[in-house]
Amino acid sequence: MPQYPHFAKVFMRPCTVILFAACVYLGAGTATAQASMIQNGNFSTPGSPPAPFAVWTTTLGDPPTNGGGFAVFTEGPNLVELEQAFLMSANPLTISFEFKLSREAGGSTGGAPDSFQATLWDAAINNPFAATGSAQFPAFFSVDNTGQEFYDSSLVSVTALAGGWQRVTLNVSSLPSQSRILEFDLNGFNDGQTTTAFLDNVDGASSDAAIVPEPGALLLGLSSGPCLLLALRFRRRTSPKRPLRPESSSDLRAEQ
Ligand SMILES: [Ca+2]
Repeated sequence: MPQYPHFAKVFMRPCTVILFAACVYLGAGTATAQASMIQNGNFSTPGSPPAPFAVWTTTLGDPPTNGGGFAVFTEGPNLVELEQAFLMSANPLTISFEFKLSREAGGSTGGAPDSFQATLWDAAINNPFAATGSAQFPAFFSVDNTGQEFYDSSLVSVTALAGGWQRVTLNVSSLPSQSRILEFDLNGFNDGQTTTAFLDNVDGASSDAAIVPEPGALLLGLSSGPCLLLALRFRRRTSPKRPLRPESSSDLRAEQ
């Protein structure tokens, strides 16, 4: 419409907003359909006090606190514990999480180093999967605040992330569909250090193929590619210096 240059601009702006919103809606709908075996794994939904997070519970010791989209385990007089009961999918792949440890000098000395541990129990809490040692050491991953890590490298991999964070991935593809409990603990000891552990992005991936978008999402899906391209093209023209990456909890946690 070359004879109405202003019309195109005025028309495109609300159109872009609508199209972009449609893309966001579609993406959100798809993400919901592809829900992880673990719920609220990014700790975005607060719980009802004293529980810091929805879905997650604490059955031993003290709960962690909400750092603003991630869990903060601060060493205190008691164990700091967080767990979630969930149903292992029929086609499970991995359980993964991201963590970071920090420590400050202080407190009594003479004990073992503080440690942060992740354990995958069966529903009866008597059969840990991929335990790193004896029944007294049931975690599939344990890290001391000295940096020493304990895990079975045939089932667990550890990847360094930005800002001192690490991602731990446990292969659970051999497990049947059954109720399980994923537990995280900060164990504090008199080691002359006060330790804090940060936890985020707990995920349970599966290869379940039966992910069918809802009819409304399917209709939107037919136009998702073109509308995203339109939205991004227009956005680049109007906001060339604005980053495309949305803010996330990783921006907050990077400050830790
Ligand atoms: Ca300590």
